[in-house]
Amino acid sequence: MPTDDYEIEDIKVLEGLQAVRKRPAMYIGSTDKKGLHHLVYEVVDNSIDEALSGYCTLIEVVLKQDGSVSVTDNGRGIPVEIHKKYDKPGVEIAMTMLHAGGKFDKTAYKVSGGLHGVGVSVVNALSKWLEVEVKRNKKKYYQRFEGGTPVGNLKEIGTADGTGTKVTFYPDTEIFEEIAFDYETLSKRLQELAFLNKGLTIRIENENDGRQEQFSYDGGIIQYVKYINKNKNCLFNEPIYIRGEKNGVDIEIAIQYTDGYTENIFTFVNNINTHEGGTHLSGFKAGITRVINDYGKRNVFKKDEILSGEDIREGLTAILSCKIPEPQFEGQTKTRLGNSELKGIVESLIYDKLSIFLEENPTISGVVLDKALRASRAREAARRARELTRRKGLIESSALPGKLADCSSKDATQSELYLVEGDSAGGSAKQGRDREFHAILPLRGKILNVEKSRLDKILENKEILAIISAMGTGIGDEFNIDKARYYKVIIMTDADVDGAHIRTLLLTFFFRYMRELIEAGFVYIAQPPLYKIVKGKQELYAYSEKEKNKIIQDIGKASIHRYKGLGEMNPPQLWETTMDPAHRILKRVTVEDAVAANLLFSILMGEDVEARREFIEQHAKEVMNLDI
Ligand code: 0RA
Repeated sequence: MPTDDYEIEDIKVLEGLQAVRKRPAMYIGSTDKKGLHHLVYEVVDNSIDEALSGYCTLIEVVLKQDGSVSVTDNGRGIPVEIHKKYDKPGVEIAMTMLHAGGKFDKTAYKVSGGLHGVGVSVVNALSKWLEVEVKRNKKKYYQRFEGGTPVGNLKEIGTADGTGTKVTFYPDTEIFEEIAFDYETLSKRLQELAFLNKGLTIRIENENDGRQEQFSYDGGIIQYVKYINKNKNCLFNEPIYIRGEKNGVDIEIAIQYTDGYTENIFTFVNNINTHEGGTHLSGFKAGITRVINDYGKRNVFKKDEILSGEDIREGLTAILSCKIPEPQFEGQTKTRLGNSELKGIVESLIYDKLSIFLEENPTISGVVLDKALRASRAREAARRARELTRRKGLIESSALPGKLADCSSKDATQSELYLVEGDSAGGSAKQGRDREFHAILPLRGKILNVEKSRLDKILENKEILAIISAMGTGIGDEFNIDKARYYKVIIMTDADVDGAHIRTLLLTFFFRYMRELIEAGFVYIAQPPLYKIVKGKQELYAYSEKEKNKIIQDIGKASIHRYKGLGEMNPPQLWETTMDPAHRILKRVTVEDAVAANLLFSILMGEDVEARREFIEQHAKEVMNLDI
């Protein structure tokens, strides 16, 4: 029988989880698709912690037919023993008490205190039901919860070989807007986790369509860099690998150069992508700049020659992964590392180790120095080109492009810029728009592929120049979001392969030269309808196959028109279906998964023509609906 104290404790616990249900966003960020997927990451994080402690080698995620998800690992199993203070088995404590994990589990690099890392009890609180199975002490245990509350005690249900934990949960439909998991989203994150934790095997399976994958990388981030550079021309074969440990901070770096012009540095802290950078990234940049300049001075430079950080990072692909006992995350999305000691630790690590590597590998050093020197010269030429365009007034906001039909509002927060494919659709958009808030910029020619060109070439492209001057923000290092003339930039292209191509080119440009615009959530993709369905006087629009089928089911026989281009709609139709804020559908572009976006960009835009053809054939549908 429970004692009085125990009941009081019980009520407190219930209150704890009630708080999570009341304000889910405080614990998992949001209750949209992103928050939903976060539930899976939360459970997986616990298994990863077990792997980081050296006890778990396999994690398996299964999307079940009934809509639930299971996460299984072969770790030690959540303790089933009765915890003296709470008089309950560890499993029940872990599932019902907020932040219980940390209290009896002190692993070196817990992600708790990180981005979310709130513990599996939060997942329980936000699930309609959750079942946990533990294999421990040669026995198998089971407990079920509903809405976070145990229905029955932890039970022994049989014998077991080995150890491990399996958590199966069904998200609560009263909490989440939708509860359908996206295989692709989960798979990408799990692959990333497998790259970041070498030797760990992660499997994913979708019982609904039989898809399954297994990720396992003995080379860890070395393989990650190779994967990112898969379709690029690399300047040397094996990525340079650096590892070091200091004051409980574990740092791994993998580096490879390509013949491209962009830099791709991805940084992680305790497996969390630090999109906003921070002290570790500053240390990395300072270290690599210093070590390459010092090597250059000793070996190749003429007197007084010096390379800028940008020159040195042209064509660089790098992964920097840090495991830190007490990370401090800052910034708008809590993805900037604040720990001040990291700058020095990373800087001296890369300086010392890369210095030795460069001395021992003169051929590679020569190639890298040569690349940086070329970059330096090209940048000088680009600076002159920019100066020239500026003198001509081409990229000043005072000289707006002739093709731009600007809006009358001067309030940027309310203003929207539509980038429209083709002059004819551009014309319709100009007639159909709301003049007060909608600016229209028709794009005629092909947009330059910025992935293949340096800045001086890019600034010769009329379409791109028009976008830059319309936006008013400048680009690259000079980008200033405070000068944005519109808080929404909406890409409006045809729903065909050409449209997808133009959209990708534009996104590549924004990704490379105005990334902050994407990060601020200013970039959108318009969703024109795919079908017009006419029955008698009734005209309906469908934006997906599914919607079309539903409409046909509801209204019966009707004539169906498939839209091929924006040009098929007259101005009022274009307004009604695609531009009217009351009805339109806009997809916001995110750089959430910059690695995946970059990979897609390089496959679609890079050197390897064969890879591009294959990719487009395999993913024609996704490319059409590209939402990176
Ligand atoms: C607390 C202590 C121990 C393991 C775990 C928690 C643990 C939690 C999860 C969650 C998912 N998988 C997990 N695997 C392990 C260590 C207990 C011991 O000393 O044996």
